[in-house]
Amino acid sequence: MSRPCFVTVEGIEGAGKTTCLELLRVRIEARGQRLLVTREPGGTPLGEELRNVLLGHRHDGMADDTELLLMFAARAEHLHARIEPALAAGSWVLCDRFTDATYAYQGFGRGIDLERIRALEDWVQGPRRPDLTLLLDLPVELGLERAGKRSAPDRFESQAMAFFERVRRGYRELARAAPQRFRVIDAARSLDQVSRQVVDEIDRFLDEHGL
Ligand code: Z5A
Repeated sequence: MSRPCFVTVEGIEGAGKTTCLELLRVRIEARGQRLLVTREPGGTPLGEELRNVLLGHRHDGMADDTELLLMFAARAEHLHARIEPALAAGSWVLCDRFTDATYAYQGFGRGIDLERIRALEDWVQGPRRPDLTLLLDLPVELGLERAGKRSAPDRFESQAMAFFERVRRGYRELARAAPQRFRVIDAARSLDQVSRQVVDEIDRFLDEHGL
């Protein structure tokens, strides 16, 4: 039996992660794999409280380092309480955002030195890294337009356009640096076209794992 995999989905706001996650869930479970679907920041009771702190407007002026450390505090709890136990029990894990989001938002977006993020990544995660990451890539204006149709903007969604341009550029650089792990999906296309590519990518990955 092949080992369970850790799959993550990334992208700027409004990229279509929600639809993508559901497609992935259906395809992975159809191959008979048990699956934990979760998200960051969040995924545990403590992580969800930290998510409210991070996304809400109660702490609008929080320091960039505070934001970074809270992201990793939520991640440490998530790994300890849910991700590692699930993988150890043979379940796949599908996560809406993970540490690539920290590189993209806190690193490229806020301007925190990437080496500091790498140090925290090593400390909190040990050797754990995703096996597969789907990056939904689309122009910032389109993502914000899609996201904006829903609800009042949270603390991240209230950032200026230039911030999201840096985040998008960051994600693309991360994908270029790790082509064996990333699959980049052009999320500007129709929902049908995007869905087809997502299904193709995960089916190929599952085939490669003999499932
Ligand atoms: N964050 C961070 O800074 N550092 C970290 O380490 C981590 C996170 C882990 C919360 O994430 C915030 O935390 C996030 C980064 C930061 N910043 N923000 N904001 P989140 O994932 O919970 O929040 P989000 O990015 O805002 O999620 P989202 O807006 O829900 O994005 P989405 O899930 O990708 O979008 P969606 O709901 O699937 O799609 C948006 C709309 O577009 C929806 O109406 C769809 O029906 C529509 N859509 C989707 N695809 C299409 C296509 N192809 N055509 C037409 N319409 C479409």
